[in-house]
Amino acid sequence: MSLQLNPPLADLANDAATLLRENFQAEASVTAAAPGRVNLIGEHIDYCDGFVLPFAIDRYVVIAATSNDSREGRIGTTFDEAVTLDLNKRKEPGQPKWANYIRGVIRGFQDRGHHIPGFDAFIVSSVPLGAGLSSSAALECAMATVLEGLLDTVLETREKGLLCQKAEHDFAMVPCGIMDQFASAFGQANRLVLIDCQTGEPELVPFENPDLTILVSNTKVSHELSDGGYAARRKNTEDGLAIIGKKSWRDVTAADVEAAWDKLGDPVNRRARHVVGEIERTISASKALAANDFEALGPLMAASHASLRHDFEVSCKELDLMVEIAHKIGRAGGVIGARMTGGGFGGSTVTLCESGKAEAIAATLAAEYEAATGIQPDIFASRPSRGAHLI
Ligand code: GAF
Repeated sequence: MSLQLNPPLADLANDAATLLRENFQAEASVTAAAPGRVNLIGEHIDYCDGFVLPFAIDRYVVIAATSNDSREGRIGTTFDEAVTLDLNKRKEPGQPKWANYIRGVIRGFQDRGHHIPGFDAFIVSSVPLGAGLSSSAALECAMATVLEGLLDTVLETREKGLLCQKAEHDFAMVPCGIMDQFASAFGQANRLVLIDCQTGEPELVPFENPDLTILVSNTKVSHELSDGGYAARRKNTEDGLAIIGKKSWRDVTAADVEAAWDKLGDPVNRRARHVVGEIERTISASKALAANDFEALGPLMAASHASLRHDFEVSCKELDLMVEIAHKIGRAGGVIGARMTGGGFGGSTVTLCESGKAEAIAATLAAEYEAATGIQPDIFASRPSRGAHLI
């Protein structure tokens, strides 16, 4: 069996409650879950007014919590050291680094005038860290949802996503777009989240065909967006748009990029070509999906990967290898399309395939990837799942 199972949400909730009891002698009064995400297509264009097509996966960050009588937030996790936060102070970034996602979300509530009660919390997660599946957005959205429960308030979903994005910007120092937080906040079972990043409007698009399976292959090559590569790419796109002289990438055509090629210079011209091409591909892919036109979808995913590899330069040899193996299996072997997913520089690929052949495809991906790299990848099937919610 090459396919990993996704731990049931109820088991995660039980684990979080048990660990809260063992570590803080407290019973959970609030339990929140928020998922990671996979992006089918539309990569590195959420901060360029583009379209993106992610979905919430059935892998969750779960937080069990209850208020205490103190002015402290005491938070334990299975993946890092525990932290105690002084809630009398407006939160600022600090150490340990992982807790900046928590501090940033608390600060978002404080800035909205909320008085955060003392609380004990325990965090468990089935979203792999550093795998390009947005464990950070899941943590932010789970924390925001737990605070909604503790404060007995409900934020509008859009506001919750934006609050979490600001936490990522100001506390994790990653100048991300809106894709991850919106996918985690707005996700629904059997729905992709098509986001028009110019208007900030998410549209839920049906994805219900039981004959289709989405495989996620974690290359186990780690991914760290805060090390500068992500910010550098974003800056390239801002420079490119300024040189082309348009207000939005949505007003830029392939001919505009071609005409400005020398003025843009390398690598900004290639970054620009990626942005314009990826916006087009994402629009075409969502039409192809709606029409069940898989013959069109596969080449669009392949072109997206090639562009991220050559023009945007956010892939790596392990991601390329995983995608190449999927392409080699090909349509005859049940593969519809494959590409890297998420920010890149390591992380995971997404392979859309026929359900009846998914197990065999996963076995081939795992065996060939391990034979070439010596690394055993984690491969699991995922379906669009429910976004952040209280359990
Ligand atoms: C990361 C970011 F957080 C997203 O906003 C998006 O830009 C993605 O990389 C690339 O598509 O996940």
